[in-house]
Amino acid sequence: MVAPRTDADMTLDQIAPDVTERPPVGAECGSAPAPVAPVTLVQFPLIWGRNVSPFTLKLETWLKLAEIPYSIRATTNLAKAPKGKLPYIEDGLRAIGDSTLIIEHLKATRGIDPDAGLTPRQRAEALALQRLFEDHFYLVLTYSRWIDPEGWEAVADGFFAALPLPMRLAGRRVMRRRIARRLAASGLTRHSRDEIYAMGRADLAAASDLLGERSFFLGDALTTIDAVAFGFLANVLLVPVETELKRSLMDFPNLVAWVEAMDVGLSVES
Ligand SMILES: N[C@@H](CCC(=O)N[C@@H](CS)C(=O)NCC(=O)O)C(=O)O
Repeated sequence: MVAPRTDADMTLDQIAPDVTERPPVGAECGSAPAPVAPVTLVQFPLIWGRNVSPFTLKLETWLKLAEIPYSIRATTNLAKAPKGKLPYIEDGLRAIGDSTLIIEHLKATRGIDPDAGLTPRQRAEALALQRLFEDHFYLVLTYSRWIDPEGWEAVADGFFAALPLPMRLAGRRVMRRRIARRLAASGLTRHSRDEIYAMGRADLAAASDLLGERSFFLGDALTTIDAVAFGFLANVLLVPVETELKRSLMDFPNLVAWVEAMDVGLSVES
């Protein structure tokens, strides 16, 4: 069911209509035949050539690591999104929302589970880190992009560049106000800028300590938590939005090296 939209004085689709198709990834590059038709990943259009939604980049990374063929449909229209947010997938006649629920669905229907060999302790670590990224770090990242004037300067230009001028200005104002309301409701912006970035830095320090010198977050093999971490960390490091959060991330050389290596590996595979 589509979530009720209470603050839609302007829809995302009105602000930035854009639909592009990319061919199925995996289907055309010699991987094993898919047991079922490729899923369609519905996500926001790329900006700066990058997938700037952490949750969508997480899901796309997971599809690549699980070697599940998919095609992409880009949209800014959330009306058909089952949870009122992106990403969602279309799998046959079903539309499924929420990156984590989608991954659970694909594990169950494709019989592919990169996490199958994890111990209970590793699963607990992965869940704790996922919650850190998705339920806390995401708020700090959102603040750094939409509220902090330093990040907003780049986001205001990049995210709305495709729009004609009057819509561009209205879109910026409406979206920024909407996100400011959400961050205030979450409690994050009751803190000062310095406090918010100190909390973001603490998240990064925890991620850095967990990764240590390992190749991946849980050892030598890629698992779902690597897709989660990449979705968020790449969205700080690899997009042209200079913020205190990016400067903090650059103080953790193991995270920087890991994000860069993942980025190269994922581009080679697709
Ligand atoms: N729990 C969801 C979160 C998805 C999410 O927050 N998506 C954001 C983009 S990063 C979105 O669609 N925002 C538009 C809106 O909330 O209106 C998931 O894992 O997929």
